[in-house]
Amino acid sequence: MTAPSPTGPPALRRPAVAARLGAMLGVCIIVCFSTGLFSHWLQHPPSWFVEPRSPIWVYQLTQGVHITSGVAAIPLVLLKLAAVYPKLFERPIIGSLPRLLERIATFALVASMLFQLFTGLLNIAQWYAWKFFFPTAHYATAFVVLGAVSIHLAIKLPLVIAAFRRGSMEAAWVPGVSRRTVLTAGFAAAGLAVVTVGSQSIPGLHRLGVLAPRSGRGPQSMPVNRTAAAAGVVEHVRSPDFRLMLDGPRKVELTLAELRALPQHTVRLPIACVEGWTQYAWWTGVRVADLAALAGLDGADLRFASRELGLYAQSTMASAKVRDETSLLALQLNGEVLDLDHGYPCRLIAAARPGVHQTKWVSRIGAA
Ligand SMILES: Nc1nc2c(c(=O)[nH]1)N[C@H]1C(S)=C(S)[C@@H](COP(=O)(O)O)O[C@H]1N2
Ligand SMILES: [Mo]
Repeated sequence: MTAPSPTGPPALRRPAVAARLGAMLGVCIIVCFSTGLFSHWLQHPPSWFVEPRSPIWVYQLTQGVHITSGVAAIPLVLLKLAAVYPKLFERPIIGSLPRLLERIATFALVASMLFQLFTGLLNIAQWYAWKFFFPTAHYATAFVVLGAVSIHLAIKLPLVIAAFRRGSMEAAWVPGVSRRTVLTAGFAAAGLAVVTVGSQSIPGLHRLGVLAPRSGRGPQSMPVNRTAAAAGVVEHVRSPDFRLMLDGPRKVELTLAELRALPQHTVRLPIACVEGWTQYAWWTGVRVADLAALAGLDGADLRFASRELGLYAQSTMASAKVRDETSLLALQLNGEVLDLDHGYPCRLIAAARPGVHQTKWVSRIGAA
């Protein structure tokens, strides 16, 4: 008996492999797109969007899954490109009209996918190596990916079905690494990404998040992205002249002592960052609803302004969430006075919102 002689392309280049990698990738894309869309609405609520008040971990879930599925897609895209790249350079470059359209769609697909995944990855690593505003570009490009994937799938569907059918009957033995090895490698790489990045979203598993950029370390065991020094607020917030301005039909200025003298409440709420990490803590402070009532702003949507002028220096809160008894202007974190880097003297904390809305160093509250 002689071994069967190697025929045809190696496993990596076979349609059966490309189709299966594509299917895994498709699942990642659908999950990543839908969770990203929901996260985006939570961060930039359209007029028709009713912000959910529960569960408190809604953004932890959508953003954690969004980032994890995006990172998992990276090794799959790279493998898929390795599987099909000779096709990208096939001649003729243009050929017939359907072929030209197919190539344009493929180009749009590859370019938009790579753009999404790599700018997303750099963004969670906080390496902003570009001039454009990331959320807008990322949101718009997501629809390009969706369109390009749909066209790609519509064109390739007969091929994909045939590849799945034929693939399962194909001889197990092909030259080079086997189909199973290629697919297992893709699956393992994606799985590794899920564990080492996704665990940052799940308190208790943070230590597994070795590839996640934020480890949960920082003063009062909470991560810090933007320090008080970076925001340039240290002197002002430490000054005895600090006042919280309530700017409504009644203008009220509160000193820190006066804020501390108001009824204090304690809640356990997470900060869930757009980068994917989530950390829970006990927060103690004054109910936002009580402050709104002091200024005669009951029933209004509110705007919270920080002392600083950066990108996340202010946020708004819909009136329903203002009424929520767990929405606080926090003065304490886990039973200690807020660290300067966590927003001393007072920072916003409320349920089911993205971390970027939990404004630190709040110095003015008014109508939105
Ligand atoms: N004033 C101000 N508040 C802010 C921010 C900021 O840059 N400035 N960052 C926000 C972001 S992105 C998150 S996730 C939370 C927690 O950020 P931290 O880790 O820097 O405390 O605070 C939010 N509040
Ligand atoms: Mo964040």
